Amino acid sequence: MTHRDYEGSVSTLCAGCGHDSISAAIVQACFELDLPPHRLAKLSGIGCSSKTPTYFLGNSHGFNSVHGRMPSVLTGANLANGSLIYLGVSGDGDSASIGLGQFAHAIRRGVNMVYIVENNGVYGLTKGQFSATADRGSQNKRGSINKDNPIDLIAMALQLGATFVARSFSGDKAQLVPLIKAAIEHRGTAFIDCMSPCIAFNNHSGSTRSFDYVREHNEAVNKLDFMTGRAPITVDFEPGTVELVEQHDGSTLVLRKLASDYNPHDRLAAMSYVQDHTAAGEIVTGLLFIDNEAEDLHRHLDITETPLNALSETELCPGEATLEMINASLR
Ligand SMILES: Cc1ncc(C[n+]2csc(CCOP(=O)(O)OP(=O)(O)O)c2C)c(N)n1
Ligand code: SF4
Ligand SMILES: [Mg+2]
Repeated sequence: MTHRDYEGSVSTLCAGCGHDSISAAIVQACFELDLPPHRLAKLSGIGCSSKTPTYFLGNSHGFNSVHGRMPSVLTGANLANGSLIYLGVSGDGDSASIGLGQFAHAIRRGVNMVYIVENNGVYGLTKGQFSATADRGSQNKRGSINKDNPIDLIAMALQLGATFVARSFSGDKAQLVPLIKAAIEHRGTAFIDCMSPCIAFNNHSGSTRSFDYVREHNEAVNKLDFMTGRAPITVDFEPGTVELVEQHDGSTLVLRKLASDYNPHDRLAAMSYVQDHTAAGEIVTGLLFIDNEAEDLHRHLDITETPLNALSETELCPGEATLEMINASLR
């Protein structure tokens, strides 16, 4: 596969829109993972952000649903065919306003997917109204002040049990690409809230979603790289000591065990970390939380891994005796 095989149609978004950089990061992540494009299904709602699946992975499955309904359509597709990789692309209007209930329930059910919100603080497609993620006190292009409190989708995703939670910035490819790769490899609900400035309606001074504001207030929690799975290399050494570790490529890694600055395995700590930094006006980016033992909806419901359309009639209709047994178990 070449990089080209992961591209889509030419974008019709405003030149410089953050969403196009996220599309480029998705293309790069899938190219680096060498994913067969037909193994991926991209779903979206309505908005400039939700238009973007047309602009990447032209050889993948795609479904552009209605406003705020991407999560339920994705859940249905996923239950029918769990063998695909599901990528949901949404906007802050799409997920935090009309689709908030859908967002919440897909996450609490643990649907195996990568869910990216391209967060610009406005309804870009309908010309710049404040969205539900816009900060209180921020200013729109016409100068009005937002008086409503913002919804923090990261805080919600953590509270609702998402097993991979990250925030990034469309202009930080070095951080975003490995995050998307790791999210694709994660089995469970992987949520990425990606700040993505709208240059047409939310890139002025007074906005807290402009390129300048996000750059100035970006507080990265970790520096990321992602490697696909190989046989694990394990080490066991004392804190404060140095360990030489032979790598798969023959190089040697010199490890010094330090107390980790940031622990992405503690959900409660991640919640208060995000809240503390938000209160200080900072945008925390990076991998905020991951549960390596995550389970997904398929496992919770004990559903076959075989896509439903590949099951035979006898497997789909197991007969009267089985139906009787199921009914009896429910009485
Ligand atoms: C049921 C319904 N209500 C309202 C709209 C109008 N509408 C289209 S896009 C949109 C908001 C898009 O905002 P967001 O999801 O943040 O995407 P952006 O354009 O900012 O990327 C709205 C309200 C619609 N298309 N359908
Ligand atoms: S209106 Fe805003 S969100 Fe929509 S394409 Fe233009 S810059 Fe991007
Ligand atoms: Mg938006």
